[in-house]
Amino acid sequence: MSSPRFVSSPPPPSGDAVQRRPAKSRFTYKQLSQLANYSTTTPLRTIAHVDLDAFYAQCEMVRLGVDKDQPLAVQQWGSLIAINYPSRKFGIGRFNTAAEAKALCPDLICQHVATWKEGETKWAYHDDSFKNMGSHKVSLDPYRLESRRIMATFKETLPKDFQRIEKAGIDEVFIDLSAQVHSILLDRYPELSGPPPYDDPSECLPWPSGSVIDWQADNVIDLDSKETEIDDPDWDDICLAVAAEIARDLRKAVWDKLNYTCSAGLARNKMLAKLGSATKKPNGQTVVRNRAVQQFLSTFKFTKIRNLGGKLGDEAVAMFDTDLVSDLLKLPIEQLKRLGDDTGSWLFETIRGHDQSEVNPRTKIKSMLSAKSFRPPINSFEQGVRWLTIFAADIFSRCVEEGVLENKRTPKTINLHHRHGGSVRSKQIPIPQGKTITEKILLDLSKNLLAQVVVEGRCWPCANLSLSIGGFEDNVIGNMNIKGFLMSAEQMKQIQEKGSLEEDVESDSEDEKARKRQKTEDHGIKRFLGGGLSRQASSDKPEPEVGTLQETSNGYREVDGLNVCVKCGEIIAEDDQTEHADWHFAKELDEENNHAIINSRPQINQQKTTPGLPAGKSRGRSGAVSRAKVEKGQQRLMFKNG
Ligand code: TTP
Ligand code: CA
Ligand code: CA
Repeated sequence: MSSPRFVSSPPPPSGDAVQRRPAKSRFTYKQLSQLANYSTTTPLRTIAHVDLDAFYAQCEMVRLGVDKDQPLAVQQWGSLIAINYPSRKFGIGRFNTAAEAKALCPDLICQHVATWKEGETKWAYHDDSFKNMGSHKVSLDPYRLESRRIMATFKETLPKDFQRIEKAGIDEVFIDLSAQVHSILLDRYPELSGPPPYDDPSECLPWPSGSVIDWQADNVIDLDSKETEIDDPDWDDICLAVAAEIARDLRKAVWDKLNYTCSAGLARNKMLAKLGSATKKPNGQTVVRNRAVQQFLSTFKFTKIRNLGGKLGDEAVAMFDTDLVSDLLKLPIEQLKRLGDDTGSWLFETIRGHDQSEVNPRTKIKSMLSAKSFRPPINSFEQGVRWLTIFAADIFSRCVEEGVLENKRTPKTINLHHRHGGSVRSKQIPIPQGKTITEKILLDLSKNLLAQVVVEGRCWPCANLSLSIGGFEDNVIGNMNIKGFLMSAEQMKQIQEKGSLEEDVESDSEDEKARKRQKTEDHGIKRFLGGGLSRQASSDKPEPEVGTLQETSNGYREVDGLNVCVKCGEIIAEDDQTEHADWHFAKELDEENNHAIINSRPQINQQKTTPGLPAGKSRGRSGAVSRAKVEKGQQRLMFKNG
């Protein structure tokens, strides 16, 4: 691929009229010094959001060595999950099936994601995987691996002392550049190094020397209507210009080293930076100056803002009969509080461009999960074990890659979720401590868990299995005795012979019920937003506290750091959410076609209200669904009857 441009286009109009300006900057010494310790309140705060362009598609382009202009899409079963920019010119999007996309662009390369084949212990790119949804499981390892290399490149490129990076998804990061920008400012602008007049930190700073900013190729958002470009830049503009240089360097490093393009947004907070990075794709960066915030935001539908993409956004649209930020800005806070006091206040602040959420470097993994929905369902212990073999290998390889073993951060528990008809059973067991985890240990434990389910009887056919490890969360099983889980030799023999044990127990244990009750309680907006009004949902998860439950914007709740599907209560790995959503979508379609009644779900699934929203207002897409309405994160898919 030839190198994309990272430099040089004319700066925005800066006018040459002579302006009268106040004697001093609008910003104080204190506000400047607060940059050094990542204050979330200083108006000079400088945040970057960097997002890879058409990420999975770029991974495949690099892996396959195709030309940068070659249209390529990444396929998962019959759907497309990533579309590179050359193919977007043909009007291809995630809403198209692979077949439709091929019709639009016969030259399109449709690369299927790698898969694990039932019973195998290594994923691979299989030519026939798209026909074998029943016996393959998607592996996103190739993309995780690339994601890690990209993260490492960001870290190598940033100075050692300034690495406040939050991985906000497989292909995006927030970086708090405040402290680095502060240090660069002190180096470059000698007028900042002296003490404040009268040693008073509330004194205003002097103006920056030299007032023309070279924005190079950056997309610089126009100023609000009451501001004028001929105003000299103040320190907030300088901070963003320095941040833009850093972002340009980061993007260039990723290109030079790994051949990926990404886009960036620079602004005073995460919300604005994230909106910014999506503004000039691919391979562009956008600066949202403080004086341009209102203008910038007013161009958006508020449903594009973090946290407002899901049910909360839908709710607000229905309540106020508009999806425009500009319309909501006219409403007094009392009106917005019809969504609830906290939600209303949060919304009021958000549409004004305020967001004090921290960039939260989450270096430690809390849990890992590997799962598969079976269409057709599986019917025997042996078949289950073949999938557990994959799950154990999958989880183990992630343990190794994440360095969990070296860090001796061994997980404490292993959990299995098993769905049969409308009921989900969960089994947990402690992972023996004191010895290094191996793939075999994980597999043996998971077999034990499956055997426990089988012992209880009535478990076939099984429509979904998921295996997770945790322990940095409060996933422990309280005072239950490990012996209680172990089967007798006689029981094990029976399973091996018959594939199951007939027993008449289907209901949850009291412990299980209590656990579920606990998790479905307390759904205020504070929970929804992770305890702070500006904390985030799916794409921007805070570390959940023990036992917390959070609604994410894409149909998942976060419980103890795991993503629980709001529709069925299953725990779904982040990377498998799309696949799982597909399953629901296909199932709903199928049910719609057959006029079937949706199976009753266990208690955890039956929550009808959206956390933080008034009762009875949930707008989930349960029951009938129209094919036209495909949500973000949701793909269309051919449903095969089991
Ligand atoms: P995004 O960053 O949302 O999209 P993108 O990188 O493909 O394209 P853009 O240039 O607009 O940023 O998602 C990152 C990857 O996550 C994407 O390449 C594939 C995967 N993904 C899915 O599998 N399903 C989905 O519905 C979405 C939104 C993403
Ligand atoms: Ca992206
Ligand atoms: Ca992204």
